[in-house]
Amino acid sequence: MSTPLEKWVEKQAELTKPKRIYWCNGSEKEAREIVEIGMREEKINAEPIFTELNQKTWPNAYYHRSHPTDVARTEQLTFVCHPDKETAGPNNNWMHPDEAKRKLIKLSDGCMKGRTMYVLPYMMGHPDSPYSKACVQLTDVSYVAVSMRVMTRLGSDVIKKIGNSENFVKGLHSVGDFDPNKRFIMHFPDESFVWSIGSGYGGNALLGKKCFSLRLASCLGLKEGWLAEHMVIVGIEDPQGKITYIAAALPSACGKTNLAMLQSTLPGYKVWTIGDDIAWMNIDPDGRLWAINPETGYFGVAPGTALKTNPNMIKTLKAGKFFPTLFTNTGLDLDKNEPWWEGLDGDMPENIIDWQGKKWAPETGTKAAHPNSRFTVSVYNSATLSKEFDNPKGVPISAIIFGGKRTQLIPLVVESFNWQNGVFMGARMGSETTAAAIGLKAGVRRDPMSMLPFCGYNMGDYFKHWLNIGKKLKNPPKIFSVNWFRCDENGSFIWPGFGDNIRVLKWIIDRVNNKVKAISTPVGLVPDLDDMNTSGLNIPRENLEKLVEVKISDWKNELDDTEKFFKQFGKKFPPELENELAELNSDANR
Ligand code: OXD
Ligand code: MN
Repeated sequence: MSTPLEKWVEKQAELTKPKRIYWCNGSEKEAREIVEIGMREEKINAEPIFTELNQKTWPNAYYHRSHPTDVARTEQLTFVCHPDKETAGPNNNWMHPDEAKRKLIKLSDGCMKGRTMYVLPYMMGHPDSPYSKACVQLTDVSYVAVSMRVMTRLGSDVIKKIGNSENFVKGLHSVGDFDPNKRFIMHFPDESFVWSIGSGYGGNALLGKKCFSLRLASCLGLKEGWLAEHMVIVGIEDPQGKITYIAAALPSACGKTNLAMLQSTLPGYKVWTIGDDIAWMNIDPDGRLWAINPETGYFGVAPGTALKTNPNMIKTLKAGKFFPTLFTNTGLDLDKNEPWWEGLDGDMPENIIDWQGKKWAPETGTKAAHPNSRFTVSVYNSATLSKEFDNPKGVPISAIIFGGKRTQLIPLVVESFNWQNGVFMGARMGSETTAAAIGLKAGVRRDPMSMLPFCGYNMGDYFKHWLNIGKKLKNPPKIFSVNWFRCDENGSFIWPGFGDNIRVLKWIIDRVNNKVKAISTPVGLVPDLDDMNTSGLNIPRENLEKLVEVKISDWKNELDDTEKFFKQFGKKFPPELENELAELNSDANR
């Protein structure tokens, strides 16, 4: 008798018609075989899926070049298929589940012909965690199969865990023919099912990541009383050895991975990584918020990663302990057979090809590495990994940070007055657009809690959910906003960022531990500069003051734009946040 899982796989195979079905066990031996298949048999644009990189300098590293149209998330082709549009909200593209399935059945008929269907059983979260979820993804490309080994806890044990149950998260993925006109990433929250066709890009194809752990999990969190968030989780150790855990939301490609692995410039402080992208946060019986990272890998932006900006990531990428490490759409140093990207340390190699395989030199006027080129590497390769990473319960969160990339107006750091005011702070976050998604208009877009592309339901309900969580917390984390990206009148960043961000994190944990006072402004509490360690920074005092200054009369446009954004949610928008905005508006107009 077949199990529900076996029946489901058979049914998908009847539709997609692969030449063979390969049940993965998650072992290293198997991953090596699959990479081998990707080097010898499978092709994209007549090129192998993988090529081997210099194993002496980048052990266990392989290079992958994507289809040229398939380099980032495609928000316009991403749909959340609730039975009604209102549940999806104005923040999502919506299609009725029946219509979505009709469309996808047509596109998927025979889409795996001549290819292997890999069956990937995996856990999001530690298998012993009460918060983890058993999942199965099907895919027809080796790149996705081995990426899932890095990013999730993949293995046959998950099949045993699922047993005869129907209750597992399903993902059906095919690269189809990479035609952007036939590309869809469709979510069916009521069935815990994601169906993705036409793209091999991480955010569209590694279905445990954005699709399940954020879009579907946010819907589960709403139902079950927890939060699935686009957040870094780190522990900050002070010189006395006390570790304070914080969770920080920043939009895509705004430095979350650098923050997660920050190399402190303040003596005695150390940052321990739990996660760089996703946090699942539950209320414990002690009334505190506890967080786990459901993933086991980093899928980070390569350009700009260097010893100066993120030495711990460079070490992680070169560690080669967990197989494999992948580089996608970077440039290549042909002489050394090494990945290369803008910002990497050392002299520029002489013989470079770009991410599309063309001979490249700076005079070409283009970038060698695609701005959204990525590395995929296991957390277990990292020396900064927290000893609590595999703790099934997670870690207790003392502070939540909301950030964005804002070159003007927004202060370096602000503490909210209370939970509700903090939810308002998160809801009004905006960020200048990045390369992680295709086709976004330049300029500031509102990105509440950095979840705009990832919240699987109406954000009006999401804000209410955040307010309700606060009511259940006896010991809520303090909420802050940060902005590392403020520029001076010449367009240069004022704040050095990277390892010096520890100075801001220190102020945050000093506030959490009631060690310093703060200055009240209409938008929240800002630091007295004498309480922030700025020693050794070469920043004129007047610029530092600018970083924490709030002139509320300058905020009118910001508040107008925020109001316009909030209005879309109509009656779903919580009155508590309307009141918060009205109060700020009256301060700005005084
Ligand atoms: C990511 C993203 O890849 O946010 O993490 O796009
Ligand atoms: Mn992300």
